[in-house]
Amino acid sequence: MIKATEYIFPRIRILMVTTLISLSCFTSASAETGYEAWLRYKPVDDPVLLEEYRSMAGTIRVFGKSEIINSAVEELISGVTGITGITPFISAKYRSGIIIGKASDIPKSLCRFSSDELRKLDTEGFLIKRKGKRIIITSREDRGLLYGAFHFLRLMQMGESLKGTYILENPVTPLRLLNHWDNPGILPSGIPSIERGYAGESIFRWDELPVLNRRYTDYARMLASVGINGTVINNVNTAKNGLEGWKLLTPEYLPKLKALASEFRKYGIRLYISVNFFSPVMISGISDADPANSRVRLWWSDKVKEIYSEIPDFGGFLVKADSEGEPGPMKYGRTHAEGANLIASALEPFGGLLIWRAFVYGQKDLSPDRASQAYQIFKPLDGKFSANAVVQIKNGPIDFQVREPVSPLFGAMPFTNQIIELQITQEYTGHDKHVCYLVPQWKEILDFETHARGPGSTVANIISGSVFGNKYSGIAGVSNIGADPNWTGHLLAQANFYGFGRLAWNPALETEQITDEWIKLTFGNGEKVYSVVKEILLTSLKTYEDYTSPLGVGLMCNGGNTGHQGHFSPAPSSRVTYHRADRSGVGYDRTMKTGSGFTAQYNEPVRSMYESIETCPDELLLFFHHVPYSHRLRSGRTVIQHIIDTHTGGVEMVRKYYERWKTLDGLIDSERYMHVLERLRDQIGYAEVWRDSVNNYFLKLSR
Ligand code: GCW
Repeated sequence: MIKATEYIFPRIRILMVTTLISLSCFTSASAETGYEAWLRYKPVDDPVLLEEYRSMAGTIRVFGKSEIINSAVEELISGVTGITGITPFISAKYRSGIIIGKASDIPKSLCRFSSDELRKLDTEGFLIKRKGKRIIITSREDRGLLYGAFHFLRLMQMGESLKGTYILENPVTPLRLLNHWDNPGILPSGIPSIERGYAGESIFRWDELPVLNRRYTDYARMLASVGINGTVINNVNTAKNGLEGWKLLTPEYLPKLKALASEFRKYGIRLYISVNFFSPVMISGISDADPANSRVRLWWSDKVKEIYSEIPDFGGFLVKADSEGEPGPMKYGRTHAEGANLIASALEPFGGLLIWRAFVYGQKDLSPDRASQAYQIFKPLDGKFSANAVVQIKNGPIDFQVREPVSPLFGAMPFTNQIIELQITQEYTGHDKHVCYLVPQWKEILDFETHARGPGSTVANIISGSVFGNKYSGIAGVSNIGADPNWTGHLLAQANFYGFGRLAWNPALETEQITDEWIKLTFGNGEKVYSVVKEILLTSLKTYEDYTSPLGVGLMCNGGNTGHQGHFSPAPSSRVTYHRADRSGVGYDRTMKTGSGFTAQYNEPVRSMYESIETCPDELLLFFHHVPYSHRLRSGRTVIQHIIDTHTGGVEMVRKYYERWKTLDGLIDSERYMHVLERLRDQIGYAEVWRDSVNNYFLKLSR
């Protein structure tokens, strides 16, 4: 007998999935574009594993019924079919094979869960356990089943045996968001459809929506496979230079948003949008956007109601205000908290979130040192933001440089919900032209001790909510996804997307593990390929840093036009305000004693560590101190010698990558092999340009 909660998977959908898989297997045998990313589901070649997978995953029994469960089961069918070559059977009769359903829906006769197990499972967590001839994938809520299904498929793709499998995982951070800087509407001339996007056009086809296409589904699968649970689909710049992102709040766009939300919902992903603080003025001609104006308040609540009537699980808004030309509450003499709370209160009755960016600088009355400014503005507002307002802070105080210290704001706002903003797209780290694997950088940031509440107050623990106990916290990544066939332009940049998602799920994961996973999922389990890709990825950040911006000095690149050339090439002579190089030395003195005083924003002992040249880590020396070129580093080398050596060595490393990659000829499908080979070849040229520009600049200055 079939129980009420038990779900019979519609035959028709199974057939559709199988057809899709066989089609994709067929095409990928002859050409791999990278489109499948880490969800390739290639046949396992080890006969022992194949036998095990076939016997354990050849049948599926599903308990419960929902869109998300459908997605989980579809994924299992497609994954198992690809990996084992046999499409699993689904039936309500099976007592072995995969059993998937919420713990409350699985009958005790099939599996008993201990109270300890159930207690350990959070709302988004999952449990995968082997019991005799069964693999049980369970959770408290639907989303956990989806994450569990993806995790299970990951195990098989990585060639793990299923003997004794017992995995209980909960995501560590509650908000795991992707931020697109995609520009909807008509594009002003010269403005690309993605700001700082290098992988082709935006995937969001506003002219076609609400008509959906397959790419939205595959996008949602990719996000869900790494546990991302929310996406902000448009640029935080919504009106600057004639941009039209602000129009997403007009009625014309609501059906389009609704269509996207309905697709993403199937994968547990909530839709968010960036909005303009002046929307009441821009959209409805209200005289101002002042938080104190009751008409403005009413406007926001009506607007929010309109959205929730169509999208009941809408995530909320992201706002860039009083920043780089985007308007904000300061025009009316109101604080950022007052501005944020205005919109937050409209969202509150619906459970929506207002995410307010702390990327604010350039106002008068602030320190002339840009690094100091966000703290000066936001620190005094700690405790003044509404319960459903979240402040989103970029990882560093400047702007996504290859090396900069962690923003002191993380350790300074105990009474404020906080999200960290990382940049997956490589605006300052080589666009889609240089391989630059950012996971090691993000790990350093997440592991950084703020000492806000003594040892253990790492950024990771702050954004997981455990240090300050704030309800909303998490991690946002500026997307590197575009409409290129492989999603990210450079194939190896997919590793950044994957790594971001994995770290968002669990900031404690080790770089090594994430890297292993990505390589095996993307290229299979061959040892040679594994070791070469790993070597390139794990050294690439240091290599990029070596031939670009030395010792934490920061901006050395060309100006910031948002086209594809901005922030890509070296232009040290135009960046003196940042690196402060002159004939006597280089670096920005940010000490309390003789400099801008920025070091005071850190808690002890970090403050003293950066303040003193004796204890400041060399890799950040020039961020905090101005030193003569003859200053000796811990390596024994002078600063000028270090600059010359690392720039020369960095280029040599890229040459080595190119040679190492060549050894993979024939071991990887030719399309992906050639694609990376060409990128590496070009990277040598770009790296040489950087080396020559920076070295000549400093040789001349330092004489
Ligand atoms: O890094 C700078 C970029 C801008 C970006 C801005 C921001 C979206 O150069 O392109 O605008 O930061 O984060 O708001």
